[in-house]
Amino acid sequence: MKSRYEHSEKSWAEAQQFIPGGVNSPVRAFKAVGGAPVFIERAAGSKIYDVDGNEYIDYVCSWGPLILGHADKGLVDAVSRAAAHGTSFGAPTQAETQFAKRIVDAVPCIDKVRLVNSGTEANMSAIRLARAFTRKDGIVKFEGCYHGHVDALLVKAGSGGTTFGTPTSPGVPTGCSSDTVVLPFNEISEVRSVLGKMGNTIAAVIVEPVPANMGVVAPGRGYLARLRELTEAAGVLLIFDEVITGFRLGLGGAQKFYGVTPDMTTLGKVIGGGLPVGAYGGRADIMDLLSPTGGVYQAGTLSGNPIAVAAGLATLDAISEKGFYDDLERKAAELERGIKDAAARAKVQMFFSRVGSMFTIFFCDGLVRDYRSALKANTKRYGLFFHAMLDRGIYLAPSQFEAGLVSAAHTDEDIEKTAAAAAESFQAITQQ
Ligand code: KE4
Repeated sequence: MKSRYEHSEKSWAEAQQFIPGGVNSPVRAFKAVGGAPVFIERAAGSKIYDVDGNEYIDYVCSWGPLILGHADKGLVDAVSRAAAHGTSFGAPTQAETQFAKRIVDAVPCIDKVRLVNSGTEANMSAIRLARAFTRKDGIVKFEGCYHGHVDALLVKAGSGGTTFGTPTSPGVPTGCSSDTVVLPFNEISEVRSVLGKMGNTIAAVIVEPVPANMGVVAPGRGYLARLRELTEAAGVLLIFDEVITGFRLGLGGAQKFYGVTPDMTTLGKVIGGGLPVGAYGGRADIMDLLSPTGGVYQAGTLSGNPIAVAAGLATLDAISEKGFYDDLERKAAELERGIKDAAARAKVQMFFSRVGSMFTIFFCDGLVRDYRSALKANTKRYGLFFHAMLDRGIYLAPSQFEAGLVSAAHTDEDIEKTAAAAAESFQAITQQ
């Protein structure tokens, strides 16, 4: 019998001849869940369609950017209009100023913002700027938080009592990781201790205010506020990596959602609406250190290009509509209820972790509050569930340690279908 994924399997075999792992970003290769990745041909609204003609309700949403859903008409029209007037000038445009103003108006900590082309670039640049502003080199990050493939942040906790981290990837020189301290998330005593001992060498603490790269993990009550207090007292900058949470948890992102204002914020994904956009911003006294006003160098050929900015402005227009986030919350809450009911009926132990329209289905008993508890999740069972849902036309994140995302394009019918597929899938995996 022909596989329902026959053309994807053939496409993957061919892709692997020319592209490492057949993909342009590792998580797409389905290594964490097994099987061949599905190759997508087109998408519209909440649906994606693979090269075998299978339709899926998409909860990956390109890993965050597609908060409007796929091929949003307003966005496509804006991008088409912009493209007709030229794809890139390498010169300033009024649209970039407009876009910057919208970001400044929305994000509490941002007085000035610089556009780049990815979240990685945003975080790499923010770290450099923080080091220049404080004249200190140390960086604190958290286990399970991912900030893009920045050498200084591809670091895991050092073994035993060693304070400084060690690279998580070959090719990262120890010189790049030797200034990075990696702490457990949601343990404020660890931050207090490190900043007490080494605050005079630490430039910044960088954190995903709602980590999504160990799966979605909510910050403990008051944790972010304590982080703000401790960094302020120690003369250490606080950087919120809001590449995922920015404009997802609301127009002001996690910092508005939780009422905690960092010194700098990095953005990406949603603000590009699916086009390559990253951004970093913060207090004017920090941002003005950037070239050409200051000496901190950062540059980019396509930074702020008119097509990406047009997509960003169209996205900001749509998400600024009254009731946008209320509707997103309503649908995400309904999805949570349906999945939880299905798991309970199938007597499957899982923890549905959700903040706003970001969620992760952890196959574990008990809560997930940090990386160590996330690692206790049954990844094999997640893989079985993933494929059971895929076979039923539901496209979840192909890894236990990623976020699922609800978009404005998801309908109540999509949510009902997803809960029904989950009920069958939970039953199916209990037989495996
Ligand atoms: P990019 O360089 O991929 O645009 O952004 C890096 C980044 C920075 N900060 C956070 C919080 C992020 O989640 C990311 C990238 N997210 C991953 C998925 N969790 C992107 C998907 C991928 O790597 O293919």
